[in-house]
Amino acid sequence: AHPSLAERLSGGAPLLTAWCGLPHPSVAGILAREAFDAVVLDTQHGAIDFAAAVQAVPLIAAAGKPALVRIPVGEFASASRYLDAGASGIIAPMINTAEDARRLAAFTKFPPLGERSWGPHAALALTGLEPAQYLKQANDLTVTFAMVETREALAIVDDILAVPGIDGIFIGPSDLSIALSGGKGLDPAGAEVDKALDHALARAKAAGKIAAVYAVSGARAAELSAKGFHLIAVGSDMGMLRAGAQAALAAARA
Ligand code: 3PY
Ligand code: MG
Repeated sequence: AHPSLAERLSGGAPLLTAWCGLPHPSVAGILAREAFDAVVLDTQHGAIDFAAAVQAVPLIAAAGKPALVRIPVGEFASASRYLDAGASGIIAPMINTAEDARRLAAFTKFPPLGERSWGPHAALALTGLEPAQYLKQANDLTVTFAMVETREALAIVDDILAVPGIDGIFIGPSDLSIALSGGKGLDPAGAEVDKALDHALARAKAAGKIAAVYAVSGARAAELSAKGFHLIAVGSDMGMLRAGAQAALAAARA
């Protein structure tokens, strides 16, 4: 079997992930074969759904990479289903209270840590583990991220990080910029967000947990990597498709 997401995260170098919202599973498969360390399937804002994710996860695995799924706001039960389908990580948006974080952990971790229900149909095949081994190892193999992207979340980031079963935080800089500006602007790489990122990163490191973040571009990903984030999502499938199209047309018309 390939190294798990948890093992890759403990490797020292920051992981760079693709970010997919386009609904066809082959998009995730194509990006997985590029030099990304993992692929995120975004079911919060993307058009990708459970049926597509069930097909995308094995395509990503065939390229030797782990898949992460971002669930829709508050749909914690879907996190268990994506883990059953073989996702290695869950990213839950808008975790604003310690209670949100506890509910998230409950649906992503087996007892005694949480209350995840048994049924890892594709996860067994993809990990190559026997059921009893999977039960024993799943809580350590799968990574649960609580998204910090509001003022409320930022204010209690230590409490979120302290919840057992929450393996790390994932900063959403766009929503955070909207929140910090009181709805006035979208500035995901601005000075105010940068200060919040530094703070959240330091708190995650102090708690011995993982700090992840979304980068709007490759150049921004390099800055966030230099800050010391452990996992950085680089752009999106749609953004890369448009950028590639624009670059090709610009070259063709030069
Ligand atoms: C945000 O920036 O708000 C995100 O959720 C990442 O796309
Ligand atoms: Mg967001």
